Amino acid sequence: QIRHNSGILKSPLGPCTTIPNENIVQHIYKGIDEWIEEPAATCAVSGRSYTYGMLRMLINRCAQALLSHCGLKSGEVVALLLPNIPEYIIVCHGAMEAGLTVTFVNPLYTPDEIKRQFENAGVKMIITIPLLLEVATTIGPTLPGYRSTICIGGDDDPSKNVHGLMSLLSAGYEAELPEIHPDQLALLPYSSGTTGLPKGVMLSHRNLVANMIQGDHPALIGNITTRSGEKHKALTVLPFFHIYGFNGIMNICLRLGSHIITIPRFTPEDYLKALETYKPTYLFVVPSLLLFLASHPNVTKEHLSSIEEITSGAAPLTEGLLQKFRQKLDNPDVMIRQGYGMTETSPVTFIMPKLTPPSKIGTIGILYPGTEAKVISLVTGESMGTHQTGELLVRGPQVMMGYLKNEKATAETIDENGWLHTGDVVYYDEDHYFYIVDRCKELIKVKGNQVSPTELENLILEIEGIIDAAVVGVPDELAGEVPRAYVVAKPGENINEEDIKKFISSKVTHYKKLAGGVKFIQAIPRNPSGKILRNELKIQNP
Ligand code: AYL
Repeated sequence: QIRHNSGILKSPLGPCTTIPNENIVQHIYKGIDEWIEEPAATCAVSGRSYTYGMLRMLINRCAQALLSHCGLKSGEVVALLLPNIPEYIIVCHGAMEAGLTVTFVNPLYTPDEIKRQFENAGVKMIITIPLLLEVATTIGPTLPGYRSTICIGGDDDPSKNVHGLMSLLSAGYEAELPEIHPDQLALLPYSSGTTGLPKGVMLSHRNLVANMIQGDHPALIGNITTRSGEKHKALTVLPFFHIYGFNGIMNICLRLGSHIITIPRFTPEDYLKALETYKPTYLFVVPSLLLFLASHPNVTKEHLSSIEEITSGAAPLTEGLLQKFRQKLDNPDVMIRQGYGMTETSPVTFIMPKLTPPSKIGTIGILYPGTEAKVISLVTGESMGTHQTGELLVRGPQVMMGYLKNEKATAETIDENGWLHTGDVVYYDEDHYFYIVDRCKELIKVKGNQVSPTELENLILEIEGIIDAAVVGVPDELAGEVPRAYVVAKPGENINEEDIKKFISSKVTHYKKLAGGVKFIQAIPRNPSGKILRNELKIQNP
């Protein structure tokens, strides 16, 4: 029995091994000598490919060029406006090796969304591709202290202060690389957390390294080679501009010497072709991608024949979907594991161990090594026992340093004892396997992507004649959830659903659209302090 009176649950896997005082780039490429000649990353669409040796050399050159030729200073922020391409690794690890902080963004964001994040983050350089160069060179110069733009696959353009990446890397610029303290800010992803607008999540080198080390436990991975005796080949379409793709896939795979196959933008054709051509052993998915594999008529058992392991995270994986996929896969040896995490926790805090009993249906698994949890009552805040639901609190070396320039949100999220309040409702069983039941935060998850209701509400309120608005997630078979708006219009105003949907679509990226519709109501239910009662909206309008 592992019950504790304090209600604090420790990982059944024990503490994690000592976190080395290394920056993330040192850490990831520590074992590189063993696989220096092997492929590290290949673009499945263009075939462009880099070995570990090439990649490491280019990262180092990039770091030096950023400091010398581009004049950036350790601690400044560089933004990646990029799809998944192998060069992502060069510029992102190059920037980190130079002691810079990286923020990333969905390249399909609208200019408004990009600008808001880059202003908040204090971006001094944007790294992008020719397709998005105009967006970058329009936004960049509006940012205070902006230096220059780098274009991957493009040429120098002094008139616009643009460096082509290849000319930058081939010029042989030299600079002394700085010492990086493990607590230095490495990554600044954006998350809306439990409430409000997206905020900069401050992750240190130590946070990111810790989360990789925590995954090393033999109960979780054990051997880095596959059953077929080679190292893993991982096909990833999940974005590197989200913490799952970034630390949970890209960094972890490189650290283990795996071969990463990238696809810049998901299309069924490119994805299936990549499965056929590269025969990956490892897939990383969100439930909606697994649903595609399970139900698309063009996906056959043969497409999945090389796969040995699958990890799913970022949204609930239902038993029905798992069974449907298992049927198509028709290979009981394939390990399918669910993990759970958040941007704020670098990201992983729970994962199913290799030997998860089949009876643990729907579980997110057990606590990662060195991670603690508490489940507290939504009503009284008291610690809950087994099979009692409450809000999940987590604590560990992977928990963020805080939200950028936002002490209020930080204090509301991480309490004085270091517990991060996740906003997820869970329970645990007698073996300390955890189960997600619900969310008590506002966040909407569309295909695993975060959507902040506040962001959409603020936009709707810009529309002439709308006096109040509330956005909630409604269930959707394909996407998991989609945003729906409840609006109050000024009496006599002639606004219809289509006008509102169109306006929102022009302002935000595709997955934030009001796919759940717009409902006109008399008043938005609020509590006495003005907070929207979202659950009431959901219950009253099933
Ligand atoms: P963010 N089941 C249900 N909900 C989940 C799960 C899951 N397995 N995983 C994440 N969520 C929800 O910041 C939950 O509400 O990071 C959580 O608070 O975009 C929120 O998503 C956090 O969303 C990995 C690697 C999971 C990455 C991740 C997810 C990172 C998502 C497992 O191995």
